[in-house]
Amino acid sequence: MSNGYVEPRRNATDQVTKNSDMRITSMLALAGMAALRRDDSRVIIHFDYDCFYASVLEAENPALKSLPLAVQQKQIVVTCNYEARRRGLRKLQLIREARQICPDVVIVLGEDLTKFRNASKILYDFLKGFLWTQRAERLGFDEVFLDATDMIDYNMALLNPYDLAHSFFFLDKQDPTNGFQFDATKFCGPTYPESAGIPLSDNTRIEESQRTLTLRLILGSHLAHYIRSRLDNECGYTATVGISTSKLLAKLVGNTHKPNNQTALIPPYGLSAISREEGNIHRFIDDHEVGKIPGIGFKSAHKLRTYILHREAKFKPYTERDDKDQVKVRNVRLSSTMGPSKLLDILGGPGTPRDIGFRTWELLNGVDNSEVREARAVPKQISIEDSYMGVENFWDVKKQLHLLSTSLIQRMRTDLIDGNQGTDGEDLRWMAHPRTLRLSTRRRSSKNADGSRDYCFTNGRTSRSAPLPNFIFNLAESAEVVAEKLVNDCLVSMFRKLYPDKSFGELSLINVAVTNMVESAGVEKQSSGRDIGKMLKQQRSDAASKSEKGTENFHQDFLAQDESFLNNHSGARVDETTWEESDEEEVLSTQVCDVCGSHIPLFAFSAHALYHRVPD
Ligand code: DGT
Ligand code: MG
Repeated sequence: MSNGYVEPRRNATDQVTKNSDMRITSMLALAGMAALRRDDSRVIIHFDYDCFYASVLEAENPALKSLPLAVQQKQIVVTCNYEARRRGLRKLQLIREARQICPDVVIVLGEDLTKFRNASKILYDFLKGFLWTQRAERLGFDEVFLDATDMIDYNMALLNPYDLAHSFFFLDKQDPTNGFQFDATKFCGPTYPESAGIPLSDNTRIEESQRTLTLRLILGSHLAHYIRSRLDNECGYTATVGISTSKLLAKLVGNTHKPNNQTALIPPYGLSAISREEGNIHRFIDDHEVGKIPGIGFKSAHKLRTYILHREAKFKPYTERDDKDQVKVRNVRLSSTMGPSKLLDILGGPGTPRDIGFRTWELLNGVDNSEVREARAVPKQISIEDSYMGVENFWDVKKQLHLLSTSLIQRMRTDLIDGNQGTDGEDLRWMAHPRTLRLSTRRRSSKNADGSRDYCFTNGRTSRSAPLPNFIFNLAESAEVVAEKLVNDCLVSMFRKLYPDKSFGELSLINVAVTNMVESAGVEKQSSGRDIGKMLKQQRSDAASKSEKGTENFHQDFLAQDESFLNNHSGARVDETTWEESDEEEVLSTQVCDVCGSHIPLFAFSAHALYHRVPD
């Protein structure tokens, strides 16, 4: 067939799928090391959109593309486009510093996450649309894992081993014309390590399982490239992409070539039963600073550094760690007697998972068998919060509760309602009904004698839950009106129960959430039920109408917004990006530093607190 169709299952690649030797079990020879089992049978593609928030704003207003653009939350540049990066700006820089480095930087407020959340959903649905299964997992707003294993299995079986250079990738089992031509003798895009060519035919250099794995990853790299091109052409977004056999490796290897590029981690992966050679996985992962490994949290990385360096590592917020304070994976992995039980000694303690030693040992060895979790139609909970320098009186609390509740209800309407709003507002239905309302607050630590305040390393929140009243689902009223009723009927009394003696001191955080989600009957678990084509069209037409506005005007708009920000900072919510968190609750609060007054993302707060403690 002209489209490259070949008869299924010819010889040389027959043994390609799910060979038992693809599930590699290796007994590590070194003392104290437990058996690590790595599943190499999957092909996982990780997408990380480039400068995501900035790209969303550029899609809205293409005139911004050629300008240095920074997105502001609180006093921080949460991201900036690559033009700004070229001029020396970077993520998580203070706004003040960014303005000094690049005075003509265009700064746009990114406090309201609605447009980022919406774009994230559209793009996620777009990417998921390529899969045959629902194995697409969103991490935060701008990362997506696709498990393309079954597509690769199918296409491996259809390869013509005598003419790999003229292969055809089938995107649809039912439609043999839907797909693309590709050269299966080489990877598409860069690889780690860089490769001059793949010795697919050289049996002496590469054992069979690794040879098969190579071919599977080659197919994965072509599929990734194809999806990236469509994402760019049809949605206007570029992404940095990694291809490997696990979420961990795909995510990490993608970072090797940024932006708008892709990288495949190529075999030999090592640790196979036959080969004793150190594979590319160790070679790759060993060079990473421990804190860069997804799954090794901030506290664990700090403990590992302390253990290896025999002293507390120093921190500088918002900058790369000094070389002398860096601890690489290899330093930990190869340190004497290191293994799961040693790691449990170092990292374990109250509140840590019981398997933290083994899990960390796996990660340090590049092993991650966690599944790409299937998409869920609705989130587990929705939560909105803001942080403050100190809310001291009840009327301010009530005002904040109203603002937060309004955002919460708007968000519920976006995320939990299915269908298209007709002119008469019919045709809408709730896909899920949360049953519980939760109010959480955090108090500022009290002042020491010298006026300073101690940083509290614990979460420090107190919460109260109550049944969610039914009127919250009333769509006939505006979000503001429903919010007001929610505050008066529920939240005020919940707040009073949290602080019965009326003395709450100064609050540094208020969070309002709906939890205990019950999906409505008939909601298709796997489907978002949204019309992607329509949403993209809408987004593009919004962009087209906005792009008619001149850049200069936009600059002024941003400055105006900037000023209004100084007087009003509601709606501060940021998505969590740690490995364990998923898209359920896109909340990463900031906390006000008691020493310098800056709003610092929580993940960076302990580093920031230490920074103040370190003498100049
Ligand atoms: P990239 O991937 O280096 O091209 O740049 P981004 O902007 O896509 O950065 P990424 O992938 O780390 O994060 C995606 C978005 O999430 C980013 O556009 C802004 C937001 N974000 C990331 N990290 C933080 C953070 O630490 N704090 C806050 N507030 N927002 C963040
Ligand atoms: Mg990104």
